[in-house]
Amino acid sequence: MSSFAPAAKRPKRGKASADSEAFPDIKRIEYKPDAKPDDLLCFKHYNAKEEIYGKTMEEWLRFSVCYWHTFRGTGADPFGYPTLIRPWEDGDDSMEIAKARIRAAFEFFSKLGIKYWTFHDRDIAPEGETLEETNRNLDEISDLALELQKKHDVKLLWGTANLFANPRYMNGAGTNPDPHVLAYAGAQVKKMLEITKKLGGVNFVFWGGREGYQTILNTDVKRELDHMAALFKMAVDYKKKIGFTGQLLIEPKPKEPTKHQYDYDAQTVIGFLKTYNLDGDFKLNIEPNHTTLAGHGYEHDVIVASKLGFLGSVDSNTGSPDLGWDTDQFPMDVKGATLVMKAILEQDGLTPGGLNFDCKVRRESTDLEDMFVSHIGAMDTFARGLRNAVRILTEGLLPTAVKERYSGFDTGIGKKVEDGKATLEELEQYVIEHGEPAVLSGRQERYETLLNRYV
Ligand code: XLS
Ligand code: CA
Ligand code: CA
Repeated sequence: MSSFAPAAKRPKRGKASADSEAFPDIKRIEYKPDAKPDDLLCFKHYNAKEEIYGKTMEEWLRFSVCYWHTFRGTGADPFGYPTLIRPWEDGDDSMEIAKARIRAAFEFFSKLGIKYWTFHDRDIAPEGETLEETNRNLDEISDLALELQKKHDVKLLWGTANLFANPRYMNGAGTNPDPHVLAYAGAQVKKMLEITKKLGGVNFVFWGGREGYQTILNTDVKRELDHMAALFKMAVDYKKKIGFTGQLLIEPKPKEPTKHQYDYDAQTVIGFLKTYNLDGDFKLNIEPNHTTLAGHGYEHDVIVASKLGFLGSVDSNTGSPDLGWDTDQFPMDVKGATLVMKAILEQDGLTPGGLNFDCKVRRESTDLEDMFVSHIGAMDTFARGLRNAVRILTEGLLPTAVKERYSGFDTGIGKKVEDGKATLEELEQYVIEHGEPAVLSGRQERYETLLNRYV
């Protein structure tokens, strides 16, 4: 997405030309389990082809690089100009630079051994004066992307339409009070469904960037939700019409940029999908950074979405709950990754979804090498999470303890309740016969200690 810095303050183009290697000093990253702690340009835990729990690590983890942060991030923040000076950029949003950039990106993916990528329409090609010109730009750059995907054996995890950056969307896209703006959003979704299909994308994401409100005083909540659902229904119809078979995903987020966003968290989105009979056509893309912004624990939405049958994909990043805004950091916490991987293993994988690194290096991390080290660190974090979760499930102590905790519902009155066959009169009779229930410990510290034995 574009930066707000004046052109004069933008980084100037460096030495690299479109044809030269973008990362000449970096070789393909290898698995070196015995590497010394200061050898950071290798994997210590991620061994792509290693079989574990019935699949290769690569199949379980399905890592993906996001284009918007890693190749469009400038390091600009509300208080400062860009800091990330990439050799293939010249500060302009031209087609020439768009091509040099995407070549650099595919070199990056293949040096890391990452098999998937994700992008918004506006990340890869500049907007033109008209929708037609913009779409022609997108056609041209996506032709090149298709070529590069084949050359480097990289696939598209998901595409998405950027319905939030352009000023036309300042009052929302599908929820905009002006149908002309909603029409523009629909035109963009139509084109991006076509491009995602052309690139063999296996998912399509909707993040409702400005689908919410800044003040409820000027907002008709019911009409806005109806309109957003109508746009989703049109997307489902068009997906079927063009034969796009990818999974549609909605990404929850509670706030930022709007004060309130309708897709607040996993349970809210599932309620919305059921209200509008869209639950058969959509799953969720969960970003743990958004989960913590909603006031939940890191793994909460992944687990809730999974257990309710809606977990489609994960934007594997982290926030800084002590800051409280959307920092999109690289996930480096092994315990969080372990709990996320446990949920993913319990649903037998994420396919066609994956673990997309919707993460940006800090604006102070200005070396090209930081782009690699950040992804390597995050991949190793999730590889450790996978290995830990496999041990938890194989040894079975934690799952058995939880099962035992609910075992009262396996028989008798508990089973009747679960089967939906009990009545309030029967519950009353049960208490008359059995008196006061025993006090049963929740044993939280025991569970926490047990988890620590695996992390
Ligand atoms: C922003 C979102 C966004 C989506 C894709 O906070 O995370 O990047 O993942 O539009
Ligand atoms: Ca995201
Ligand atoms: Ca985010």
